[in-house]
Amino acid sequence: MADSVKNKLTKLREEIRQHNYSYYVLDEPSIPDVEYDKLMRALQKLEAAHPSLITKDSPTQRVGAQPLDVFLSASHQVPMLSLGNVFHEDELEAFEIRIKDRLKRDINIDYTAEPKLDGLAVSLIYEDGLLVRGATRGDGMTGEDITENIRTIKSIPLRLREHQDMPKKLEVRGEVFMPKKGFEKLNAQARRAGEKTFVNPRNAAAGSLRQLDPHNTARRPLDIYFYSATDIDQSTPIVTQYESLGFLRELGLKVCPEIELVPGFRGCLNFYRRILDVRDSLDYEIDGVVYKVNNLALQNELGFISRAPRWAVAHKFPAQEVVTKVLQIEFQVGRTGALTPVAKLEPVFVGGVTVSNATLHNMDEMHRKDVREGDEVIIRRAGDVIPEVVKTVLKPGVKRNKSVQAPKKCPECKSDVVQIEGEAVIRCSGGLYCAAQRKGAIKHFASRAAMDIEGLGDKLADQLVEAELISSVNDLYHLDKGKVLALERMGAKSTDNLLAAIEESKKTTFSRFIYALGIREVGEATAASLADYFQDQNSLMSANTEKLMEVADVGPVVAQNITAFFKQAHNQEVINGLISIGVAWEKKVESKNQNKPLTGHTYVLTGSLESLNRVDAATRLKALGAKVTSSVSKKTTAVVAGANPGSKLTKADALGVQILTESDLLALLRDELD
Ligand code: 9MJ
Repeated sequence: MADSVKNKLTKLREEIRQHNYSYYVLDEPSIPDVEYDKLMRALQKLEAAHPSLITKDSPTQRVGAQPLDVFLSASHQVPMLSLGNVFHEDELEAFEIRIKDRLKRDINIDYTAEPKLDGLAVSLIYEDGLLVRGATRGDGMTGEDITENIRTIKSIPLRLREHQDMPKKLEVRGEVFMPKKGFEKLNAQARRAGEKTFVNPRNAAAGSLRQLDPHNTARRPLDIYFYSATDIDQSTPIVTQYESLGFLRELGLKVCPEIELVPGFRGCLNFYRRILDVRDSLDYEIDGVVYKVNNLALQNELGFISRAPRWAVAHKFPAQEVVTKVLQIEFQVGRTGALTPVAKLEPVFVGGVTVSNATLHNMDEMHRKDVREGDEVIIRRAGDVIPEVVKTVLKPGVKRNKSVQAPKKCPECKSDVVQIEGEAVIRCSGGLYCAAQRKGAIKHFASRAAMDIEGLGDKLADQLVEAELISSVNDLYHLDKGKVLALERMGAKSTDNLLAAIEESKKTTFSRFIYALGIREVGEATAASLADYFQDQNSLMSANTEKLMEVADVGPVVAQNITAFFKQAHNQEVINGLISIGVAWEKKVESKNQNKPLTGHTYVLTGSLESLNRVDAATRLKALGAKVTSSVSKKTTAVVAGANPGSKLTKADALGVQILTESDLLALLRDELD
């Protein structure tokens, strides 16, 4: 009897481990999350009935221990290295020349090129395949024993996969990090709870690993990539760094999928440029790339200088965070009248460009960060994201200015500034009387995703409003050629092109038209859903909030924004004006067939899908007759859960509603189309 239970437990654990491996290492989930959860529950149940058979490496035993009083110290038998840095291409060439000089031969050198994760270096020890210790780097010789916290990271196996070359003792090193999405979510939660937020994912990861209570760590979205193993060459036939990474993967340890084997320093530079290009699309922060001589025998020959290897170097990206001074705080008025506090800065070079303005988002954010004129601040500019003030650097003894208060009047049009209760934003109440709002509305209307009027950029929109040639978007279609020609920097050709582009824009789609109107919180996706649901502007304009909420993506707030927008006589005039001047779109042919394959079925989409976006997914489901709604109820046919699903998944689970993965959805769409 006990034997058969034991067998069952072993089999269940093995099955779960196998799924973990597929999910974390291969990045190819082998079963839907609900099925996985069922296996975990089955294991928990069986273990609860037979507590004496619980093993330390069971997938249920990640968060076991009581809080610690202190972390014990953990020494590293092989020191944990630091890396030398290079910033420029010529320094990298010099690095390779030094290597060849040292080796006293001119051979071609291959490197592994690895994204340099901006997290925390850790060392993990496995004995007979079992995780026995996790430690921080510390000073390289001695770190802290964080085994209990390391065990809570789901992508770290508690037991390695069987392997013919499994070393009796294996020490592996890697970088623990917090994925960007997880970081955003954690901070959003903290903000809602009125708690302190983390400055960046690295600090969040560090703070999470430093928790004395592993239950806290378990709640944090931590992940890891491994990048080296010490001394494995002695027990295995591995002779290169690249092979050792493959070996780590075979053992079930996660290795960054971007890592490449590249020839010479030129190969390294190509990799650097490629990674710099995709940097923002990665779900983890990196601050550069690391090149390592691939051949382990050459690594040995090259050795170390103090604690840095001669065979590896970090090629750092331009800093994304720098310190500068706030000269002044100004308020900019946007399309919807929102006043955004903006810090005017002493210009600094950050993230590859010179920055002299950084957003403070809104008054709440500004006060929370307590940013004042004259302060030294950390500025962050990551990729295409607008530069923002991260925090003030407080200097003891330095007298500060008073904080800036919200203006009472709009800096553009002097209308009253209002704040709706419960909202963080303050707004100019001037509406289209305010030139800043008019400019914003026109820029938005003309933008690529809206009416797509080529040649009507920000500068020209400003000029048109300032010269009083247009006050609302309709006026665009009645422009006087002579007056446009008279504007600064406008020649005959550019004027003709502009007027032609404006004329061309009349032929549009319903979805672009809705988006172009600039209704608050109606982005491209919502506009597409609305266009799909309402076949023409009349039915959209007369819909009440309940009707609007039947549309995917439309909740009570957005529904209210829409009805409020259409209630305004001015907006009705604009819309009727646009239509009477000839703005038009092709009407959809209404299908009479009520018996489509998914008629009567209701789906809810949550999380991000990889192969198609949510709007496309909703459109395709609806084309098959399904309804797509935003809230889960007992009547929901199924919830499609992408990556990082929200509370809808939990609700579906609680209600026993079927849950589909992205591949289930694709299969459904495929099957139904067949
Ligand atoms: C990071 N941070 O991603 C190393 N690292 O190798 C990678 N760090 C490293 N390698 C030797 N990919 C010392 C540090």
